Formats: sequence, C-alpha cells, structure tokens
Amino acid sequence: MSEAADEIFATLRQSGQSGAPLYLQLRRSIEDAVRRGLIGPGDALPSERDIATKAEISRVTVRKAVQDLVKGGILVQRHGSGTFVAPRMERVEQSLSRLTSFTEDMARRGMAVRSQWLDRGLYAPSPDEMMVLGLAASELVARVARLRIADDTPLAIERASLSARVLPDPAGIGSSLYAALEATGNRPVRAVQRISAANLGEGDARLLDVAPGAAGLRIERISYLASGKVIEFTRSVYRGDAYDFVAELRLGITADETGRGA
Ligand code: 16G
Repeated sequence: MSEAADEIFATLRQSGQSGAPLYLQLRRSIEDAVRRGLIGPGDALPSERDIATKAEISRVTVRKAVQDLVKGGILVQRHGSGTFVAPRMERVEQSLSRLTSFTEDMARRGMAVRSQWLDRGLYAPSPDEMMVLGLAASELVARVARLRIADDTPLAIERASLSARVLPDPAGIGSSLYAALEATGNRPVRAVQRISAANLGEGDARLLDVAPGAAGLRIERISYLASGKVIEFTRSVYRGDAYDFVAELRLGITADETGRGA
C-alpha cells in the first residue's frame, strides 16, 4: 500500500494548485487510486495522521474526505482496525415472480450461505403478529431472526414470525426455514411482498457492515399455504448496494379484451 499511498499524495500535491477545497482534492485522489486499481478491495488506508503528514494537510481535512468516501461506499471503517477500500460487491438479482428461499437463491448462484442467529424462540405475539398470523393473545409465536451471509458478505437481516403450532421448536430449523417447513408439509406456495426504501439505522448497519444511514430495502413478506392460510410473516432489511429485485411485466390482456370474457 505504501507505494500506492505515495502516488495518491503525489497526485494530491500536483493538484494542489487547482483551487478546489483540499478535502475534495484528497477525496478525488483516493477515488482515482481505487478506480485505477492502485489500491484494491480490502487494502488498508494509512492512518489519518500519516495521510495528513504526507499530504501536508490537517487531520480534520483528511477525516472529512474519508468520511465522504465511507458514505459513498468507496471505503469502509472497522472499529479498532482502521479504514479499508470497500470489497467489490457483485449485485444479486432476485426475481420477484418466484417464491424461493434465501438458501435456494444463493445456491443457484454458487454462493456459500451461512446465517448468524440473532434470535430464535417462542414469545407472546405482538399485535402485528396476531393480526397477520391470525393468532389469539393466548397463543405463542415462533420467531427466527438471522443475519444472512453469502460468500462472507452479510446481505440481509430477516426476522420471521410463524405460529408456534407450525414451528414449535424454532431452534431446530437447521440452515433453511423453508426446508424445515417443507419437511412438515408447511412450505408456502404463494407470498405477497412489500418493498420500501429505508436508510439503515446504526444497529442494522453494523450487522450488514455498511455505514449508518446507508441505503437499504425493507421487505415484508406474508406467505400462504395452498389452503390460503398465512404461514409466515417476515420482516427483512436487505443491503441496497447488493440487491436488485427484478420484476417481469407483461401486457395485461383481460378476459374481456380477448373476447372470451365471462
Ligand atoms: C427469503 C424470504 C424470507 C424467507 C427466507 C427463507 C425474501 C425477502 N425473504 O429470504 O421470507 O423466510 O427466504 O430462507 O425473499 P431459508 O429457507 O434459506 O431459511
């Protein structure tokens, strides 16, 4: 990194006459170095103090440039270990017309999936859970909350709620909720999803390894059995920089328009 660092600061000194604010010049120099591959994903940036000394600018200026680059997703900061060039993110494209599980989606792309448990247990249901899952206040709800990780990149936080009658042992689901539901004949066949934009709060951002306030997608999924009964109510947060949801649209020809209407 040191040669690359020298190059960044050399560029900065050359552009010193450009008149643009110094933090902007530093930001551009670092962006340029990343674009030209002088520093690559995962490379550590020198400390604020080193950059300030070499580039002959104040640490406040360095901090401002670095913070801008963190917000823009070019750099990532890890508490206690420093600032790094952000890993290159392959965006995941997810069809909105197929009801698949996270494990199946990632396996199809050849990605290794793992989950970090955030919660699993039986609880008294919240009003939302009672309404969506049709539970009585005296019944229990099974909650399964996981950080979903593909190829070592945290992609989503999923918090699923199901009736305890369907999932009496949430700790026993193994690595796939849908596989566990399939084993008991309870795999959903249809789902309705609401996707909305969200800026990630500090807790979710930390889990997803992005800066607080970064763009995310909030997704609510309500899934149904063939009988029409609601089986799953899942509230998730996906990383906005990693996920594209893709919908196929067709020209809507109604029965009336085809002349075959009832
Ligand atoms: C998907 C679903 C989620 C479901 C999970 C099961 C979305 C937004 N969410 O991620 O509702 O609980 O799959 O995955 O698509 P699993 O079988 O790998 O546990």
